[in-house]
Amino acid sequence: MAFYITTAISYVNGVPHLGHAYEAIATDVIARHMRQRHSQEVFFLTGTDEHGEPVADAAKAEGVTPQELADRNAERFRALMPQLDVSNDFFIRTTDEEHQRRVQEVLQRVHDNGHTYKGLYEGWYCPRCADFKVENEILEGNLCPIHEIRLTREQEENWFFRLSTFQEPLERLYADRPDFVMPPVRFNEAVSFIGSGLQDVSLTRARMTWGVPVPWDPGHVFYVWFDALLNYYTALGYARPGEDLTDRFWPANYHIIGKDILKFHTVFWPALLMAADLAVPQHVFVHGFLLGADGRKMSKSLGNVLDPFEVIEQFSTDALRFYLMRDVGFGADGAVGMDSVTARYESELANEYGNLASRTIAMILRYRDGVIPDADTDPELAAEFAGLPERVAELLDGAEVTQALELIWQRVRRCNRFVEERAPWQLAKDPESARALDQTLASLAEGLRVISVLLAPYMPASTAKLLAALGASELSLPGATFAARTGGRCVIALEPLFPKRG
Ligand code: ME8
Repeated sequence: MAFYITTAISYVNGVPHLGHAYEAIATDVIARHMRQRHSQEVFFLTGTDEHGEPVADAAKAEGVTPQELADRNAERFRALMPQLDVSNDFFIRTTDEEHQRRVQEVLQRVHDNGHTYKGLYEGWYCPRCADFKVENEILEGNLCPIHEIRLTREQEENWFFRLSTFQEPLERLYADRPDFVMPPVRFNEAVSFIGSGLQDVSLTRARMTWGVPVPWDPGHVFYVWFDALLNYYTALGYARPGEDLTDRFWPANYHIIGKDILKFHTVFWPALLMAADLAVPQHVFVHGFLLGADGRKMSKSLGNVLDPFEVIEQFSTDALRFYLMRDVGFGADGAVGMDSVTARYESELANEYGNLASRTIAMILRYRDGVIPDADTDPELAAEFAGLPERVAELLDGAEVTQALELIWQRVRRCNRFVEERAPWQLAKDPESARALDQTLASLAEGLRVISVLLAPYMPASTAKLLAALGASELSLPGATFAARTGGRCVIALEPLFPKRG
């Protein structure tokens, strides 16, 4: 079974920010989880969106060529991935020659299939969105609904994509596949956009030069959104030199995107694929926006920006990953800030998971010379882990990264309560309680192991250290089943995973 997942590709007119990190981390959690399933072969794509007006304008303002600006900023986005411990299989740049050639191939087919025509376009254009807005989207005073900047009235002769002829096929797609767009609130948003009546859209721009040339009309370049969307498809053709992965991985299982680009992914994209005789992806998951701690849009001038690099420096990459997946329900908007990072770090990572890890290992070292007792585990505790890997898998099948994490975290808390209930330090005082102590320690070691395998996609570095200390580095999902009998392995001392900060 093949599993293909993508993030949106980032504009290179700016530099990486928390929104980019958030999307990449969430996608990485799902990709890493899928790799834990032996039956899955996973491909995870991310990259940069380098053509179009926003990039050309930003380059001009800086006095450099668009290619120079793209080269410089694409490097920063590429370097972001290892900093976040993100395990993408390829990084696509839309200026890659192979990408451009495939864009031309696919869009030539759309043209040959009769889905284009030449016409005069006049409309309200937002240069920041690189998008013409339809009348019912525009805010009062002709403002962009996303950037709230004044739109300009533009007219040009363009090639059009006959989006309107896909009204019915799109309605059918949505009727047949209630999980095509998730969560449901976003599905409804897409359906209502389609229901309001689709207008044809510009496929090419005559005035721009920074883009992929239109093969049948060399004076034009493709409108950046079509070039960008196609990255999901083109990358498979050249990501692995000498190998074409398209047949294995297309259509994609998941596109993970933010709510501001819903229309492009849930309306234009499936229509374009149908026009090119290509299969439509299985799911588009639309996440919300991270807001400043004051609940407003993050902006430097408001001073409410959470800087991912500062979180990494003060805490760790795992702490950033955990915090973002934990604090804001995936799919919803949410406020984030350094105070809540600190609170979660201390109360959950240090005091709950970190503490469970250090006391479990310390007790096995102290009471059993570092050997996990070869004993039956506690059936009541085992029952609370029954079906857990399957339920986590089910939730992550639906991209529910926050809910899956909550389910795992309940077991972290359960194990800590188990320590209090059993009070192993009391059992250790009485030789008659040796068997009870064996069972307690074996159960805790097993609980901690299962939790850590399930947490590995969220916090790959800390869980790897912990599993190594437990002498059980196997990460596969079937291995996350709580065993009825365990033990015999040696543990080794472990530095605190989430040290108290100064
Ligand atoms: O939209 N919170 O690129 P981009 C959460 N190039 N997510 C956020 C966010 C925030 N505050 N800000 C941005 C583009 N994002 C296009 C995509 S795909 C074929 C082309 C998300 O760099 C945003 O929703 O502006 C998008 O999914 C991603 O970051 C890249 O945004």
